[in-house]
Amino acid sequence: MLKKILVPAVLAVLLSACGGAPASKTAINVEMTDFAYTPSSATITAGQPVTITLENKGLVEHDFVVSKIDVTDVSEGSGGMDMGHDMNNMGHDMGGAEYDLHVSIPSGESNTITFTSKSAGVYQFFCTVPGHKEAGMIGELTIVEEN
Ligand SMILES: [Cu+2]
Repeated sequence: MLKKILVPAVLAVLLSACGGAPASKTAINVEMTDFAYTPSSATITAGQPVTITLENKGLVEHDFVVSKIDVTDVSEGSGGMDMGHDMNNMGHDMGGAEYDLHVSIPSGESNTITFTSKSAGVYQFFCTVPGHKEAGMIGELTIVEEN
């Protein structure tokens, strides 16, 4: 009984990931490696809180940044590290203030960033560690209007 329900659901997820219009999500998992984001594109909806979970499977620290984006209610997860928010910002490149979205993840760690986009648009996200963006750590965040 359970299998009969689960199989079509799994198929639907696989199919929607493979083509057609990208499904808008409120929870996104992004894997970071040296030097790429997987997936490198995501579609979300304006006006809905979205949580992006970033898992760094690379050997070096990576971050996730959107320079300019109209967002509200931004919060960063604790990331499982015994480290306060202030220290987190100080320890990095002091660039927290110049980016609207910013979360950095040490190698082997994961963390989340939650935010609500105020309007539709297409934004680039990238890694600010020197050389990484050039090496391909770049992706696209598409925000669609609320239905
Ligand atoms: Cu990086």
